[in-house]
Amino acid sequence: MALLTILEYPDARLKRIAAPVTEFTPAIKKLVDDMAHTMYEAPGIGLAATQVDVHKRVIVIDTSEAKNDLKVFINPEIIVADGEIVGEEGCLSVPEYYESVRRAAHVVVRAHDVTGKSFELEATELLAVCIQHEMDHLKGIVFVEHLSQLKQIRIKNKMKKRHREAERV
Ligand code: GNR
Ligand code: NI
Repeated sequence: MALLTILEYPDARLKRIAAPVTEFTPAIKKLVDDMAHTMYEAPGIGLAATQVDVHKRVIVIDTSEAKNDLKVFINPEIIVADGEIVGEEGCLSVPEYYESVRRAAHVVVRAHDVTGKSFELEATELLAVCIQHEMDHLKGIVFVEHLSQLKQIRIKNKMKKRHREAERV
């Protein structure tokens, strides 16, 4: 399994819109395996293909405590979204930054698994938040874009500093 490189905000490639998967090939299976490995290694509770510069509608999520409940969503669609939840979010593409974001409290998502089989999943709490966060990535949206312009400028400056410092070593 390969460890993939995670793009960091404000990389322009994070703005790309992911295309639907049309064939459930061994290459898609490998992408899912590599994404799961990369997510667990990071560590994170979710990862969208966009973050590893693959612009396909593929998401992996594991919000379990034991990290033994991998969920794979290919071509996900939210078919029900209601209620409101505000929770602190972080993103592997915006390291060391956490901020509250408002999301739907309850979602029903329809997607395909890695074999191409269609399924529906109902989610609340952290899983619902994570699904919405990952589906934003597939649309080219990073969670900080839900925050004020002032916060976005501050985050960009912080990330610039981080990238400058990474260059020096
Ligand atoms: O690891 C992650 N934690 C997290 C916490 C609260 C809300 C969303 C997330 S997703 C994030 C991993 C990531 O960046 N996925 O795109
Ligand atoms: Ni993210």
